[in-house]
Amino acid sequence: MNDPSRNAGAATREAGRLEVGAPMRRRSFLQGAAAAGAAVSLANQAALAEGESGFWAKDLPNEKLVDMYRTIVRIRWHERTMADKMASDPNYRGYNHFYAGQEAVAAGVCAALVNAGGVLKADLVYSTHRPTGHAIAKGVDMKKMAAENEFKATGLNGGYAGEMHLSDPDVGFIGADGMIGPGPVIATGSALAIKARGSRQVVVNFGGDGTYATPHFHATLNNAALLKLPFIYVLENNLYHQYAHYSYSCPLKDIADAAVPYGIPGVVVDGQDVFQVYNAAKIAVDRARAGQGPTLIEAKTYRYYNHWGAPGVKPGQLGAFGYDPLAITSFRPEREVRAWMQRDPVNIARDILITWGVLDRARADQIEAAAKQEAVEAFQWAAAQPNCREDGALKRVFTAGDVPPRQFG
Ligand SMILES: Cc1ncc(C[n+]2csc(CCOP(=O)(O)OP(=O)(O)O)c2C)c(N)n1
Repeated sequence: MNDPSRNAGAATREAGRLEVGAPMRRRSFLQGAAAAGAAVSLANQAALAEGESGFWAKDLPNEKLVDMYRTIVRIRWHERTMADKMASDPNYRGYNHFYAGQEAVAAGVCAALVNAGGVLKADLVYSTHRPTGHAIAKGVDMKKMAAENEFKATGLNGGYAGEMHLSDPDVGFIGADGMIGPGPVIATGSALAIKARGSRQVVVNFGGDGTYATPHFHATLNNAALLKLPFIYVLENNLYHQYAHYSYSCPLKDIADAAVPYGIPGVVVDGQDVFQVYNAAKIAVDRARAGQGPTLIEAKTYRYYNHWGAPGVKPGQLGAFGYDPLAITSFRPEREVRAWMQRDPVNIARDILITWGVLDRARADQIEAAAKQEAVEAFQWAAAQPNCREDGALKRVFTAGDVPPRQFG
């Protein structure tokens, strides 16, 4: 995975679609981080090759770097708390897909976005059936989201959305989507609207490796490229869609290579290293804002829990393990799970920041303790909230005959 020759820049070079110029310049801090054992590789060579100088995380103010770490641990403890609840609390009403293991992708991408100002100013994020990490990184309120996941009246969307339709337009989190495929088509529609309006927003679509085999994935890249939309497809390759390895549905080793026929940059990034993800996202965002069109970023990552919820979870233990006869926890080798957990995004971010002198261990521990407390309190608050009412549900959906010909204006 860490062999840069396998990245999309190399593939792009082979295909001869985009001319690759000077090799990527790395700064000494990256060497320092490498010496500290952090993974440093797989940067966005295709985009850099197009003449951009790049924007490196190390140049950010300390507080912004610490914020990325904070986002990672806030997501981690949200997911752990939710997993424990799902596995052990019979009164828990949520049905969740956990993001633990993938935190650095959401944290790094959203750190490169504008996350406030509502739908007309914030950058927009379209999420998946695994939305909670994206939502937290985008700035969604954790308590309200926890309540929404339990279908509570005071939840983010009045309790009528649940995990799979969470949305918070105020922070540009346009929403989760339980359908694998159509989400990015809707996202490119937003990008076209932004372009037509002439605003400087950018649209990010998160999708899994499972989206590669859908026609929507290819239509999206084709149209985004043709129309030069301010659009970024962040494909989180966690190796599995549901219970099948991605090689069952994708002939490519690096899905970023799918950018080549559409003539756009395709970038492979180490999804366990938040600063590499940030660097790649920042370059893609700058391109998009400058009217240079879309980018496909493939983040190599891994999820620690099962495809969904509780199978294989033991409260207090990070990750899902164990064999069961239905094969729903044993679709992947345990040693693979444990190997990926050795490259944990929390540890990688913390070690890099300590190496850079931005954090010390005591402050890192404090930030993590605060994140844990926040998550516990969010779920406690959510549990005490009233359930949503059945009689209000239809007010929030379109029913036949009720849709006016024009929704706006
Ligand atoms: C159109 C459609 N077909 C099938 C499903 C069932 N389904 C839910 S998640 C999933 C796999 C998603 O895999 P991937 O995109 O790699 O995301 P991951 O779960 O790994 O995060 C499938 C097939 C669905 N939600 N929508």
